[in-house]
Amino acid sequence: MLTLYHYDRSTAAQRVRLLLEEKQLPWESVIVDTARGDVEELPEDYHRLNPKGLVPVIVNDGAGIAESLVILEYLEDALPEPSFRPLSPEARARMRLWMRKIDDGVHVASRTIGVCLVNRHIYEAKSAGKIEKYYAEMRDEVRRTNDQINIAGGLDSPLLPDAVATFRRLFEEIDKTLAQGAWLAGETYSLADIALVVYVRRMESFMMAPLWRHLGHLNDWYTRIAERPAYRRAVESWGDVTAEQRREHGKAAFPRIAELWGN
Ligand SMILES: N[C@@H](CCC(=O)N[C@@H](CS)C(=O)NCC(=O)O)C(=O)O
Repeated sequence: MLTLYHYDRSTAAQRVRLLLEEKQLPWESVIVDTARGDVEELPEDYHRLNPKGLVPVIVNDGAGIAESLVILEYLEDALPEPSFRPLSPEARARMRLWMRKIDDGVHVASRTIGVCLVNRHIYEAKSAGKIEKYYAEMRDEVRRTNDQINIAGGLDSPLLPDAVATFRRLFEEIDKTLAQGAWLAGETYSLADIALVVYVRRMESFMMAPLWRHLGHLNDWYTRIAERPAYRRAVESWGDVTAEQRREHGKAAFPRIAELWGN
């Protein structure tokens, strides 16, 4: 039996749940929600499963695997039917190039936007001791350093302009690619679409959709994926306990983000 360590709104977890649901695989859920900075203890041995202490982690017959993109490929290798990797080597390479963008900056940019807009307010409302403990235990140094800069800077963080530019470029590139065909890697719905669509939902949760209203191919792609039953089960049904805060702080930040986006 597969066990997934995850929490509702984590984009990295959403993509793994999407693949699990597309493949109709049974799985057990263990919630590890550290993101509001107030979790007292991680499950026993969590750092053995993932030295970074992040979600998702998947466990199959005792072996734990971290890193969402590695987990997607692992699930394809271990449980290949139905497959979400295209058949041709060229299309597979295209799929992997799209996925690579996530670790090449998109995920860090998403964290920056999240902290500048919302998380800093969530952390402010917690006791200083809890947040100190949260950061003292954070194992990913880049994440810790960036978070400190983003909490201090908020909408004026020096990291925010590049993070917003990363999303503008990503969304425009997705739109341009989809003008040539239905899916990112070619003719079939693949791990590339599954891995990246979660960021459209994340940016939308900050009420930013007017910024890419003109990107018709991207919007059509997002609608087509959101209508899939697996998406409802994997993403919508888990919800987002911070949805209200995202809407509220996102609306307040809109003029600044629109300025950085260049609209
Ligand atoms: N590269 C990792 C990134 C994992 C990651 O950033 N996880 C976030 C949620 S999307 C997390 O665990 N956050 C917990 C926290 O912020 O305390 C992956 O793709 O799995």
